[in-house]
Amino acid sequence: MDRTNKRTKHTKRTQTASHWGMYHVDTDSKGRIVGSAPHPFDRHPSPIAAALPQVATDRLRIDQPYVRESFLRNPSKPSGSQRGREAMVPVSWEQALDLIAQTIDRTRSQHGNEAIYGGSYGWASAGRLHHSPSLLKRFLGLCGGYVDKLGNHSYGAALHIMPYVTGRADIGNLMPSWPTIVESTRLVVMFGGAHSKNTQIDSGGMAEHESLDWLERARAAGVEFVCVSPSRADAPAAVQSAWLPLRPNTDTALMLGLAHTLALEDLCDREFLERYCVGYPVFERYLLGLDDGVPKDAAWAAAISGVDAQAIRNLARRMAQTRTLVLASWSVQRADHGEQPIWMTVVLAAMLGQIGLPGGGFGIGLGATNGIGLPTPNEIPRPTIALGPNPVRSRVPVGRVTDMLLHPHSPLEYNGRVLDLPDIRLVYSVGGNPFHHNTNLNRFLQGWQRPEAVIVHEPWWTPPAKFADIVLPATTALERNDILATDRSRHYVAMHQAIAPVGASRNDFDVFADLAERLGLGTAFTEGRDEMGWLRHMYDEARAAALARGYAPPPFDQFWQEGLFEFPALDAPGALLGAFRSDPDANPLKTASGKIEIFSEKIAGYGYDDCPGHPMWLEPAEWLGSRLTAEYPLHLLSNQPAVRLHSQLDHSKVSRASKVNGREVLRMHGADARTRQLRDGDTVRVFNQRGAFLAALQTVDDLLPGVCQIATGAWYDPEQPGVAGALEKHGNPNVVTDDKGTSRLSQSSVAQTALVQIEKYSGDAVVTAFDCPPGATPFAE
Ligand SMILES: Nc1nc2c(c(=O)[nH]1)N[C@H]1C(S)=C(S)[C@@H](COP(=O)(O)OP(=O)(O)OC[C@H]3O[C@@H](n4cnc5c(=O)[nH]c(N)nc54)[C@H](O)[C@@H]3O)O[C@H]1N2
Ligand SMILES: Nc1nc2c(c(=O)[nH]1)N[C@H]1C(S)=C(S)[C@@H](COP(=O)(O)OP(=O)(O)OC[C@H]3O[C@@H](n4cnc5c(=O)[nH]c(N)nc54)[C@H](O)[C@@H]3O)O[C@H]1N2
Ligand SMILES: [Mo]
Repeated sequence: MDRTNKRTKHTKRTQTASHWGMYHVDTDSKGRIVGSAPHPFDRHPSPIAAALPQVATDRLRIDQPYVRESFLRNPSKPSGSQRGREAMVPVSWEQALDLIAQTIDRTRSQHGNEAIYGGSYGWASAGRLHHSPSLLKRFLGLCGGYVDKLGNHSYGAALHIMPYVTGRADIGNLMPSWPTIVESTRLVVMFGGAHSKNTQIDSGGMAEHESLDWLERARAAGVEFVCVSPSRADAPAAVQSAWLPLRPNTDTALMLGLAHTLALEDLCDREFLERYCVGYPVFERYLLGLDDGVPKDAAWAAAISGVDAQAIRNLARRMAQTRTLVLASWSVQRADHGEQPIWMTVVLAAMLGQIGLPGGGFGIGLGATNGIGLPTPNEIPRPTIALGPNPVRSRVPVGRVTDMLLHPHSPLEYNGRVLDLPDIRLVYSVGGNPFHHNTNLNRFLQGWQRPEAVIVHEPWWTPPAKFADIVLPATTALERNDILATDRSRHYVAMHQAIAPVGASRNDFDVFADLAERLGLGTAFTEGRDEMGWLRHMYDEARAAALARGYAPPPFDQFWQEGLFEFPALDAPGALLGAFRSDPDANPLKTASGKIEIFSEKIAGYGYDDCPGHPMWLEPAEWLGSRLTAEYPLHLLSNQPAVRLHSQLDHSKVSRASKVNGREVLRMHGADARTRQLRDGDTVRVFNQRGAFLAALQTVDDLLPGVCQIATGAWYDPEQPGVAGALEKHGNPNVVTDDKGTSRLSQSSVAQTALVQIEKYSGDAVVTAFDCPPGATPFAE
């Protein structure tokens, strides 16, 4: 963190907050940022907190509205193939807003509101009022509606399978709470690990990083951890953990091997399976190989996963001996057939018979963010600005956006239904980076070139800003007042405006308010309230609900001045599914049978071979056991970055310090590097049938040989912008990842399913990710 020495009596200190925590910003008498520091009560502050103040006024801030050259010349003539290639032309706010209002109006009158895509996926910034994707939806809803997204990139497969299996879609709550784990769990088996870097953040933010303390308490209590992952670094740093390296995307096979041992050695709780579950007998036929002649035993699982068969048997026995928590990370399901490892996690826990007992059973996503597992009451109301109704019914799974753009009017099988993909003419994107979150970017680029107009709001010249037709400069959270409050945090935090809007940038809220007026909606968007009016209103509503539930948040003015209100933690959190266990008839699950579904008749009824009626090992499209390894022998994993949030603030010093020669670092086992005659610091070309990118090589010994790893988030930087297949120069793995769906059930992202080959690069491509596009003036204060 920049702890500045420049603080004088003229320095003003302002409290703000972010997805990565609470911090202060110091400004001088001219309102310029002179330093920042994390909030003193946060004992594990994230280094990411320094990043935004570093770039709040840097040269990449968009200094005013811009329009792409040929779009400006003729907004109604398709010229999408020029996106990202042509110069951007500076225009006034008036001109830009008029052009946007005309574009929306033309699109809806010529093609209907079904031609507007407002699903705009993205983490944007913390704060309940200025959450730009929500504001976009509120605005487009008033305009007559928009095509929305379905699901998310984070845990889309879990989100879809869990309602069938456990009757629950609240994935973030499917976790025993930390105090119970510390007290009652003896063994934690983590499929996909729980890398501590990920607890730096939470969606919407937090006041305090608490997760690491809980890990330390678990270690002090002697809880045993086993990390099942291709990377040893996925074990949380605060605990000693055994490491079982496995081939990527083979967790289901390994879990089946464990389950087989439990069944064979009579270590499974048949009473539990009988009383609380349906479908075990059908599943067991598959497990034992009664119909296909293939027992899914430890030796079978070992051949697929690469984990030693004896280690599998030993682990199964150990799990049956003690209070065991079976955990799956979100990453294991961001892969082909990602529904299966999640379903199998529940089945394995059901066979152990500890679901609903304190510290036993299963959990999803521990360590994926700070808040998961914290003893936070989930009834805390959140200050909210309503999204409002969306008259358009059409929705598209978030991982299928490219299919939507490329193949309008084609059918898409999804979760027991068939969707008709809409014909999108206008994409409105705020608060997300489609050149980060989408996989198979070369194909996505072709989709992005199809619509007649693309409108983006961004604070900086990020890839979506460079590839837009109309770009509006947005403020950052430092330039606004807001309130932080999230599902899994016990705090309300005041986010006070630290600096004036930078350059000509404006709040997304004010932009939509102006557009709404231009489109004849009067004050429907603002309801006559300004920023502080809304914060007070949202807070008052939440406070009234909180008071009714017995909490005592102070009146708004007091809260705004004090800056923080803390709700009490749960002192006796119950076991996950504890009520169901104690009386399954009185507290049935919201599944078809009211019980845990090891076999789902509903799913079986869909007839999907990629997601049958009970969990199964289904070969991923690409993995280390597939024939494709002859050409592309390495499995590429692309995990969340330690030094930023996705692609956010990649241009800050915090993020850039992690790069080598300006490129993202790719980790590779020393043995794989030697066979390719590669050395640390080499620039390498990573490629497959979908594309190629450059990265800086780092050799390691904590990865399974055959596996490589690169963090996501390097700003997309193609050698020829706008040309599909162009070499990406900066280290964005999504030019090689696949954009098929996990299955027809959830159609979710398979970012962790990608085989590649890697070779030394000796060309002279220069990284230009942090340059302004042609025509744009770098920002200067
Ligand atoms: N290969 C691979 N790809 C992945 C993943 C993976 O594991 N592997 N993970 C996926 C997952 S889980 C996720 S959640 C997605 C994340 O994908 P995104 O959420 O799209 O990524 P961010 O980088 O957070 O994008 C946020 C953008 O909003 C902008 N922004 C911030 N604040 C504001 C604001 O106030 N107003 C406006 N207008 N803009 C703002 C930022 O500058 C940034 O460009 O990525 C997915 N992509
Ligand atoms: N600092 C920071 N924290 C973040 C984020 C960020 O951008 N920055 N993003 C947040 C978001 S949006 C999300 S969704 C969560 C994601 O949380 P996760 O999905 O859990 O996080 P990842 O870092 O993508 O993956 C964790 C590890 O899973 C392992 N892995 C990959 N594939 C497999 C597999 O097939 N089997 C097994 N056993 N292991 C595998 C990889 O080695 C990887 O390091 O993180 C959140 N936390
Ligand atoms: Mo995510």
